[in-house]
Amino acid sequence: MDGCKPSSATSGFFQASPTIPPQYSRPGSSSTSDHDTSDDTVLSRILSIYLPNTIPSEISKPLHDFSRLVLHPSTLAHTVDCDTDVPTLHPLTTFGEENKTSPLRTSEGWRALKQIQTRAGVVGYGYPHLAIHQSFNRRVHQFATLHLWHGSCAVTTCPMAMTDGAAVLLRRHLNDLDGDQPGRAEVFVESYKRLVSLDPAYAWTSGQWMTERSGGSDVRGTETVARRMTAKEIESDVVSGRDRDAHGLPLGPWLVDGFKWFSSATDADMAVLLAQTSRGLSAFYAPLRRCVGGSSPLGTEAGSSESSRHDFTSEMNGVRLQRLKSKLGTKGLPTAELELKGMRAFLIGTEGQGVKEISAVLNITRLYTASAGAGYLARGLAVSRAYTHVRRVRGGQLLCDNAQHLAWMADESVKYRAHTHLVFLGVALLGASEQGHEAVVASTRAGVLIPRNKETVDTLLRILTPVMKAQVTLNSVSGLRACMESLGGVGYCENNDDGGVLNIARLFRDSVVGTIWEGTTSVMAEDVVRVLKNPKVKVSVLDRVFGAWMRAVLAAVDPTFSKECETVNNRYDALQNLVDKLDADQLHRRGREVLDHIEAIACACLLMYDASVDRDIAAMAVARRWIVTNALPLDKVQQDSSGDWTKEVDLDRRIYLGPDAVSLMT
Ligand code: UCC
Ligand code: FAD
Repeated sequence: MDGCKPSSATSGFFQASPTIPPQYSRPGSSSTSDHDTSDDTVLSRILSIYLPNTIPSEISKPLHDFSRLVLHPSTLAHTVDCDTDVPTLHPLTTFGEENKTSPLRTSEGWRALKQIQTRAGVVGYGYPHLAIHQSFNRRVHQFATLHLWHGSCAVTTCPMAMTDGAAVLLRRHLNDLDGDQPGRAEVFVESYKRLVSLDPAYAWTSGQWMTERSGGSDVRGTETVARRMTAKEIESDVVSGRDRDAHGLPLGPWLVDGFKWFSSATDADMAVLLAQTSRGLSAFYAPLRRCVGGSSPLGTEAGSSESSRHDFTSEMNGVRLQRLKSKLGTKGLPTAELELKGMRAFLIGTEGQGVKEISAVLNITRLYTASAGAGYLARGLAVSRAYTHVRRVRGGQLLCDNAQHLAWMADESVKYRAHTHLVFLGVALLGASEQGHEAVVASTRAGVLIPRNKETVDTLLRILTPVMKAQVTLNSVSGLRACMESLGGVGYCENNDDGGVLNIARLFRDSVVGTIWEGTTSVMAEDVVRVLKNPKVKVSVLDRVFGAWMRAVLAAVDPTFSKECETVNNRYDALQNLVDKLDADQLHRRGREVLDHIEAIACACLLMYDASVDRDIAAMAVARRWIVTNALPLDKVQQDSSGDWTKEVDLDRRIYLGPDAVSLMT
């Protein structure tokens, strides 16, 4: 080692930092490279399918600007703040009384990111704000914005997902009259307007409270109870000046008592929740805060959700925050346990139909969860790609020239591209359902991907939502793990010192919950089975909707994919065989296989369709690789079970739980 200088803390080799390019660049902009319009090829390819051939500048410009804002140091400082200055509870006043006015503190970063995303239209662009939103698929515009945001948002999108879901639910009830709930019509109309607003000073967010100690997957054991108030109780609130919410809107005539085990949007303005009534599980609307006697309500100017939290002229609407959850990730998100005592609420829809009502929220939040899975991975891959241009291995070779590294991460990129396509198909179907087929496919290449008939669009989306929620989130976790490994030891570290953009560990921690909340993978599998084996529907939904969609897409792909189409058809036969042959209970046991099949087939169709547009070499290869790796019929699927499914269940039990495990199934 003669002549070799020892390194020190300040001398020797220092790794150059990778630069993360913006994910999207407006075609023709000065920062557009020759070969591509963005760092994330798949996003621009997807937009070129679902939006008009020349993407309108009202869409491309905001996306271009936003993809830079999400990487700006000032934004990333908020992201790091969310993750490190975690929420705190302040349950008591100085003199030991219950703190009913401001029991929760969130970080400055958390509040700032919430404002940024409201302005950026993360929820609002899903609703007709701009003139162009009438003629193009606004959900595609909205979710493209969201896709860019996930990597920096520190999960502030969680309340946004529930806000969007609540808006969809309230929109269904905008024409409901007051009936026996004075003030309901006014409250639903005003809340809806605030939920979809682009103005942080006016906009609201919503929570969604379903999970209780008795169960989150199965909510039939809900112990929260709602009852109608007596005339005396209503009068007493009027007399004490506590009959309005924090914004001066009427409070509902129902009183809710109970305990919610998980509430993520604890700093929200309102919540949609489940509670038992004498007619069964029902859905309710409740504001989080109400006026205290004699105070003037918050006007619209002062009425932002952020200012209201610190406002001492209002108090919690019968909600006590018992404890904040200690979590692996989603650190900035104030997930709490809530005790509800005398919370005033409006009934939404019909008593006893709570699950059906709240499903409107669930289906939106599941789409957001899938979108987050793809969005986190997009950032992880961006960091991984950037690192290959600066890190040298094998005595000086850059990682971007290392064949093994390229092969490995190309596989991860194939899965990312497949899943981003799957998410955007769901998004496009949502837009088609809301705006109509013609409005969203006119002058686009999306035609064959979006069925003409609304009922078919809705059923296809109904089938695909749980599939994408389950599969995209699972892959996001494994993909982000790979991204961390692709940076070596640095990848495992919480890299916040240089702005936080390189912190894949945070994305990994945040991604894991995507497989659990809004229904676990098994619950998603059960949900698909619920649709495919619906006893009320006689004709096979699988073949009439999903099979028909697949055949239409396969008929439109490039002829050089003929072998791949055959593979996909075979895979579909395996799926159909499973669905037709097994009863609902048997299919429930093999529900994850159903998820795998539908994911494999849908992604294969989308990737081939995408590649066929311009026969781009990489896109063609992505489609072929996906099909070879994911769409071949699996051995497990080809092996028929012995036919005696109780024997199979018994074997499962022995393998997982041991030979002495006794079934308690009756
Ligand atoms: O986790 C939560 C929030 C976390 C934060 C989320 C942020 C996301 C942001 C991402 C970005 C970062 S909130 C809690 C979420 N909880 C769940 O997802 C619950 C999971 N469990 C289920 O989904 C179950 O399948 C249940 C609760 C829906 C099952 O309830 P039931 O009552 O046992 O189910 P039934 O009897 O089968 O269904 C009752 C009715 C049926 O309609 P009819 O009566 O006409 O046959 C079903 O078809 O509800 C209908 N239904 C649905 N309809 C059930 N599920 C759906 C659905 N998904 N869509 C439409
Ligand atoms: P369980 O339902 O007890 O599930 C335990 C196991 O049983 C799981 O593996 C599950 O897959 C399996 N299982 C359950 N049912 C079936 C079935 N039918 N078939 C096969 N397997 C099954 N909830 C809210 O309401 N609002 C919120 O804001 C909210 N925020 C959250 C934030 C975080 C960070 C987390 C972690 C959770 C949050 N939740 C929220 C709760 C979440 O929705 C539930 O944890 C989830 O739905 C699972 O319910 P559980 O925890 O009761 O698990």
